[in-house]
Amino acid sequence: MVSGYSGYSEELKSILENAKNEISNATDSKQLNDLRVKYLGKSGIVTSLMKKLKDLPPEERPNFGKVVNELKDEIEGLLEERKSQLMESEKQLLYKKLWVDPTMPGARRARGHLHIITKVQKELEDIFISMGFSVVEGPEIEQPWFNFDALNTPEWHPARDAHDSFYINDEYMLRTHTSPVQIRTMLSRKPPLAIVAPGRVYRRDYDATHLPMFTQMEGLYVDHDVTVKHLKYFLEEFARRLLGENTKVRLRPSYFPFTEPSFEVDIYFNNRWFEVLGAGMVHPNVFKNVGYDPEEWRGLAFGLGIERIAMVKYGVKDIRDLVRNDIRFLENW
Ligand code: FA5
Repeated sequence: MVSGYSGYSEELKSILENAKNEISNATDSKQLNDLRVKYLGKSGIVTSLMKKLKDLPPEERPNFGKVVNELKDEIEGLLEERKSQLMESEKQLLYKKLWVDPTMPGARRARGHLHIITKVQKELEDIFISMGFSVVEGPEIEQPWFNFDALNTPEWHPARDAHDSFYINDEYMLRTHTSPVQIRTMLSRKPPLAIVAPGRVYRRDYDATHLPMFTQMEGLYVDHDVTVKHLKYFLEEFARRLLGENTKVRLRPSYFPFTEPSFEVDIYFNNRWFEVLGAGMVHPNVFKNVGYDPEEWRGLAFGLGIERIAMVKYGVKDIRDLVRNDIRFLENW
């Protein structure tokens, strides 16, 4: 704005001087507002100058009107300028009061990570993939024929009692192990084959080493000359790769209707034996059920408990801690 300063009378000059001083000395927006009223308000100094206009001789009026308007604009400008200065310093003051430092980096969110059950599952998948296995999946809601009958476990079989658990109706149940994926795979593929099948399974169990819902990983390798030696090799190899070179593996004779011979497999870790999986050589009846010739093919199979392996690897004492979802516990790994 062009100042009409030079054309101002002494009176206007001193008004402007005063206004300048007062405005620049105002320390908050309330003082500034009072000054606006004092100069530009209805009965303010500049407004009353305007009122004088009608008392002046007509030839002086245009010029007087012009300079008073200029004065008004000038004071208006000063008020606006001071207002934005004050707003800025009031903001800084508020930041100080609230301890806000706008130059600090923003609050960082804690980073999550995979649950150890998932981690162990992925590690196991990688290990078996590197040994030539492929990863397949099967349904959690399963038909009893796949879960039992095809696995050489007919209705009258005592092994079925221990597992008979969550039925949806006569036709469907929650699978009690991942072994039905063996059947589904052999029905849809021709041998030779090597697969692992991770997934959730369900049982009527609940204590420090048993969950009602847990995760297994099935393994199945079918070829012409597969023997127990191969079974032992794969088991030792996965245990060493997952838990360390010196990990010991023990096979105990056991019984499963779908393998012969059958083994319970334990891992020695941190001065203790842990039962982590069941295994064996595929029973000829299972091959017959899926249309493989038992004279021609041999198979090894195993079903390992992923939570049990996570317990061994991470030193978890109570399996239920894995699923309690207590972040204080889970964030330890
Ligand atoms: C089976 O489920 C057989 N299907 C394994 C198998 C597959 C044998 C292929 C032969 C050939 P078992 O009931 O023992 O076996 O369970 C296998 C593993 O699952 C156990 O060693 C254990 O690690 C784990 N497991 C069993 N029940 C539970 C449970 N309630 N909670 C957590 N882990 C369990």
